[in-house]
Amino acid sequence: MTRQPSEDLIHPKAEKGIDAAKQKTQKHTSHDRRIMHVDMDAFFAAIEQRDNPQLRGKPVIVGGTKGQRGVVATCSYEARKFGVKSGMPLAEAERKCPNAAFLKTNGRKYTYTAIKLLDIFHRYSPIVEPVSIDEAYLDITGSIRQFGSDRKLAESLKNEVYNILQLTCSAGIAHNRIFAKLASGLEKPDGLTIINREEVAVKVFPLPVEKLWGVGDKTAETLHKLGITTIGKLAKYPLNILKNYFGINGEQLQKIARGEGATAVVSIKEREDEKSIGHEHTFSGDVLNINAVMQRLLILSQKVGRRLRSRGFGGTIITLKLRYSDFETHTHRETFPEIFWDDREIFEAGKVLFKQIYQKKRAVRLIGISVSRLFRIDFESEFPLHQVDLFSEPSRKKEILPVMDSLRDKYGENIISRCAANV
Ligand code: DCP
Ligand code: CA
Repeated sequence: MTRQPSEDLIHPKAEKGIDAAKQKTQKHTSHDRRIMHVDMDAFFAAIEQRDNPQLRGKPVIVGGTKGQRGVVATCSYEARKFGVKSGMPLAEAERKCPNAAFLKTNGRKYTYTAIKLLDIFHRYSPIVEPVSIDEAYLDITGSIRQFGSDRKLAESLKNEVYNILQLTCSAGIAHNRIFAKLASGLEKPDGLTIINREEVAVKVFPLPVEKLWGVGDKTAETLHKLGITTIGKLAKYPLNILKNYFGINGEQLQKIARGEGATAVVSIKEREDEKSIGHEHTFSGDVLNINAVMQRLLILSQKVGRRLRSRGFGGTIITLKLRYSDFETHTHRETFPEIFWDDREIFEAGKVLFKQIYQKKRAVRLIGISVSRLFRIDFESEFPLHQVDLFSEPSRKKEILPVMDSLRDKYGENIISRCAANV
């Protein structure tokens, strides 16, 4: 698609950013709220095509090289024409599209881009809620006036993303999150779909029910058996029958179809929980054997990880507490660009911190580890390995460590190189 030269594309108001305080003082009822959902197109593959012009316009499959075991993380739209999709075994992708370029994932590069992206989003609203590495909700209610209309705001954002990152994204705008997300997927790639409240009957209700967030194959199958093929049918279906089939989820399912189940967009700052999750252990005697201390640290890290995950949190600060036999106590903390919830990662980071402060040959009395600056993590939707079916599948933990940065560090570019693996 053709785009204007970059100087023109940064909206003058966007350049200054939106004054968070001003936005907060504007009162908006949930009735007139405008929510935008932005989702990058073929994110990892598009980045690879951007960085290697020879790959542009060609099928690109990211996830591993030819012959490697593993699954497709994503693929370019050119590869999708051959039936390749995320989560598919690489071997199958190779059969379907033998001429594609097969590339390993490059997490650091994608994270760097994701951080830049969130920086751009914050020019358009102070209320930005990232939900995965390439997706975020923005509450643009208070910003629209400065751009003239929601469409102009979205066009400005899309142009800015393209000019700064040379990537396209798809945006959807509606009065709630569910329809905003639905809208962003309707005209992918490089789409922009706006759904106004009065257009729901025309633009949303005729759509297939499986387009709704959270409705996966199994739920759709049951809905189809009931003759519910469209979102509109689900929105109007007798609730008692839905409850018979889906239990308490029946009501939630219908609410989603009506766009009622959606909650407000929660900005990163609000989501933060200053509390920390941690565990410590006092040894019964003083310990000089560092392996024993490390073993205990691993157990503590596992406990912390488990608690984080069960509460749906991840955190970016790791704090290690160390007390020597003479009760001299040290705490050492570090902010990382990753969000930690994985036991092993917590342990590895803790071990590094321990090594940085431990004075050799001193006996240890207590060891503790905690994770703070907590973020609520959507364990289901971030890096899903397959379409998540909220209403019929049991909760599944993430299997891939996504690298989402904490924005509060002001997106410092070099913080990426400080990630745990490199310390
Ligand atoms: N991802 C992954 N494994 C999956 C799904 C996704 O590693 N099973 C990664 C690669 C994707 C990125 O997350 O590029 C974003 O996921 P999306 O589901 O948003 O997919 P894309 O952005 O690649 O494509 P689309 O244009 O359909 O949004
Ligand atoms: Ca995407």
